[in-house]
Amino acid sequence: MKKQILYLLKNGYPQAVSGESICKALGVSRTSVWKHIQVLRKDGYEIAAQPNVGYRLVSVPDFLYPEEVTYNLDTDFLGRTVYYYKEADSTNQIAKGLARQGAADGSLVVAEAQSAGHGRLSRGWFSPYGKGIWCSVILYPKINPIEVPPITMLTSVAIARAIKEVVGIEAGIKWPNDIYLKGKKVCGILTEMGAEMEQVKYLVLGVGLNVNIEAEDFPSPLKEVATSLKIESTQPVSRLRLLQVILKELEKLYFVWLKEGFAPILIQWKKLCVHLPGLVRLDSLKESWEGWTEDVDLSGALLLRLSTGEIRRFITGEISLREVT
Ligand code: BT5
Repeated sequence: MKKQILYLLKNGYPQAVSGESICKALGVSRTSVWKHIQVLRKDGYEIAAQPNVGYRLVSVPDFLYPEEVTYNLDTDFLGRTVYYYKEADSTNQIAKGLARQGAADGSLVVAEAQSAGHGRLSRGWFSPYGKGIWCSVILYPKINPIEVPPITMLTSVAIARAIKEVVGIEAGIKWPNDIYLKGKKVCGILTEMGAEMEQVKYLVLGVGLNVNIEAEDFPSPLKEVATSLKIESTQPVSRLRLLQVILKELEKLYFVWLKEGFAPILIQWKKLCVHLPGLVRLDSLKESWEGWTEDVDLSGALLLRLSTGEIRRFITGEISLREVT
């Protein structure tokens, strides 16, 4: 009911919609409409009530409510089903559970805050309430597990494009899963999967994007290395619009990848990459390496030229662009 009233108010926007026409359209009493208007106001919608005229939608809150994410969403399947949480432990955790139960392809899990958001190797992800996009997308591509890394990379291209479209600033990509602005991390992507040896059963693409976090919000270990779109653009950014554009760009690139493979996307990725070529240190689980980044290949692996001249191929790892010793 709440959703239907909202729909009618949006359709009428910027005009008021009479209480009577809402009652008629939905077959409910005026008292019932009024009660639902109160609920919408509690949810953060600003609705003016004009005697003898009706209800007028004044503003929509910047919460990532399913009815807002899906309203005028420009995708075929991505983000059409939304699981919304005010607070979640981790949207990736929830998405994995939903995927195992067969949630719809393209389902989106989104939270205003995460209490146990995480990155790779169980590293923590700072996810304060209402200030970022903390979400996960469920996909069921028919692929082999070794074909997964390019999907993380196409996600970073989609996010960089969305940042450019909505905020107007150029973000850079750091292999394999980070987005940077002015040398600081603004976004991380965590791809997880359920798979058999030969086939992926489901993919969960987790996105942590710092949108309206203030510099003083970051806990001390992150202050030096993390940033947000608001800090860099000096303006608050609509998380809702940004999420919708991310979903649109992600779906476009996903379709390109399904049809044409990774090659056309890799060209875009390389243009956005901040360290090709560059001198980096790469930390893998057991060892550290230093060298020049030669290339990133079609499987998403980083090719590093070591001081010996040998070229080594890395599928995972953490590279740092600064403090090369
Ligand atoms: C990542 O891991 O960068 C992937 C992060 C993915 C988070 C999303 S949020 C929605 C979804 N649900 C989840 O539970 N996760 C995903 P990694 O490359 O391992 O980087 C982790 C490191 O980034 C940490 O050890 C910190 O140093 C740093 N970090 C933590 N929070 C940050 C933040 N908000 N902004 C920038 N850096 C952060």
